[in-house]
This record gives sequence, C-alpha cells and structure tokens, in this order.
Amino acid sequence: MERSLSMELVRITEAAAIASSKWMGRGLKNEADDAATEAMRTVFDTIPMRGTVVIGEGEMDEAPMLYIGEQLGSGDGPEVDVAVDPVEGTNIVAAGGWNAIAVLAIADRGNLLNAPDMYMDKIAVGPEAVGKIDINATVIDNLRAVAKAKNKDIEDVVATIIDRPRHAQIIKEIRDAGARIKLITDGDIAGAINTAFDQTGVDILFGIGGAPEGVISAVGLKCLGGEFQGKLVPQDDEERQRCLDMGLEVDKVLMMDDLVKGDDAIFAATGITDGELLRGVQLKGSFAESHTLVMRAKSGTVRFVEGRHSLKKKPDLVMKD
Ligand code: VTB
Repeated sequence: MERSLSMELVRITEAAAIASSKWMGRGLKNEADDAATEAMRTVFDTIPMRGTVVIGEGEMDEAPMLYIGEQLGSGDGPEVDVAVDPVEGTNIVAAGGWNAIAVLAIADRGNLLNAPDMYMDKIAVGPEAVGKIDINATVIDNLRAVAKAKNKDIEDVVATIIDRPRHAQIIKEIRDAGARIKLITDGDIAGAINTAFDQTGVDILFGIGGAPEGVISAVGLKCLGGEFQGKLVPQDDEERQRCLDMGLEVDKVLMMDDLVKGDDAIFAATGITDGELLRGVQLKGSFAESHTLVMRAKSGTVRFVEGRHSLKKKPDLVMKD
C-alpha cells in the first residue's frame, strides 16, 4: 500500500464528518448518515486506489452507495479492501451526544474479514495490556490483568461498555470487582480506540456491538499496538448458518490477525461530535474545522490532523480537479 494513502483517507473522513455534522442534534439519524455516505462516496472517486468495499452500508440491494462489493477509487493504484462507517453513532449525531465519528479502514486486498452484519462480543485494550486479556476469561480476571499490566489498583481501572440491557450482567461483574465504568450510549469503535490513549481515562472495552465495527476497531488497535478480540454472536439459526457458510465456528475467538490479516492497514476517523479523543466538527460560517486521527499499522505512525476547510471555495467538500 502507498504511504500517501493515509492523507487521502483523511480527506474522506473529514468530508463525511463535516457533511454529517450539519445534522447534529436535529433528531434525524438517517439524514445524518446519508449526508456522510454521499460525501464519503464523492471523495473516494478522487483517490488513486482500486478499492473494494468489504464492510459498508449494506448489501447492494439495500444500499445505494458504499455497498458491499462496490468498487471505489479512481481506477488506478493499489488494490485494497475498504471498510467504511460514514457515521459510527447515527443516534449520537441525531441527539448531539458524544463520540460520533466518521471512520474507515483499508488493508491490502483480501486482508479484512468480511464480517457478517450481526452482533459480536468484544474486548479491547491498549498496548500495555497486550497478551493479558482473554475474551473467554471472566470479567474480573480481565480487569485484574489490566490493572496489573498498567500497575494500578482494580479500583482505578475504567471499563467502557455500551449501555444496553444485554450488558446488565457484565456491568454488575465490573462493579462487583470494584472497577469503574464509563457507559456509552453508542459507538464502540471510539470506545475500543479510546483504550489505547491515556487521556481518555478508559482502560478496557467490553460488550456486544456490531461485528463489522469490530473489524474496523481491530484495524485501529493493530495500528496502535493494542489488542482486540471478538466472538460472533448469532441471534438465530439463519445467522448461525451465515457464520458456518463463512467458515467461522460460532465460538471461535477472532483475534486481531483473524479480523485484519498482515502487518499493514490504515485507519482514519474524524470526530463528528465531541469525544474524549477527537473534537467534533466546528461549523464557523465560511469555514469548518475538523479533527482527525489517522494511523498506519506497518509504520506505527499515529497522527492527529486539524483541518480548516473553506466552505466558500469547496461548498461540496471536494475539489473536482
Ligand atoms: C450500536 C452502536 C455501536 O453496534 O450499539 C450497535 O452504537 C449495535 O447495538 O457502535 P444495538 O443493536 O443495541 O443498538 C455498534 O454500531 C457497533 O459496534
């Protein structure tokens, strides 16, 4: 993959975030998602790559663009797998809440797991706790392992988890263990990435979210030298069959290398609304400000990019020439 693709990807998530931010707090999650998807799709056409969407907005018959199998890019350049989530946290944008991001990941062709659209149980940590967690171990054992790896007491450990009834038991176990919790309304990609950054105050992510987002989270943590493990959680026989058709045993622990193969991948995320790690888009009349995290697994480079975009010169967020 070309190193320069990193900066190109920033342009894509910036455009998606700015487009979506115009819908912040307006209670219209589909409009927020459509605006980001369209902006993302438009900028993709200008990028020198031959991309195939492996994680996108849905199957070809359900999504008008960024559907699974769609070819992206200007038609020359490296062949890559593309995973997109134009708005990770549509409810967050609709409510003007925390931590909505426009996010995408790419890897060499064939290297991203084509995760089915179903639930995945997840656990994620930053670099200090690599090799110490196990999704099949108890919650308290994982919390103890993270506390030890980070040289702190279990009371100082902060777990993050999406606030859902299905997580009542895990939340109880975390509390019984004496650890603290940051409940999030949505957006477990940001939750997973946050575990690798000290300033977020989050040490470990637990809980069930979407499998496609698990693959994107795994790319992010691979770039950061952290760890992500997932297990598909089919909800019915049809989903169970889909796992088998993909050659995935349902109880198999998907390690980071199963989710994203090889040592190279690029991850980019731009804040739509404010979060612990990324500021949201600021609309200032004639210009917009953006805040983006972009990183590459092969080099381990992590960059934060602040953008200032002229809405006069680039009203559609993309220069056509
Ligand atoms: C959401 C969303 C997550 O999974 O929770 C979703 O916020 C699935 O959970 O970020 P629900 O069906 O309970 O809403 C994610 O999209 C991704 O993992």
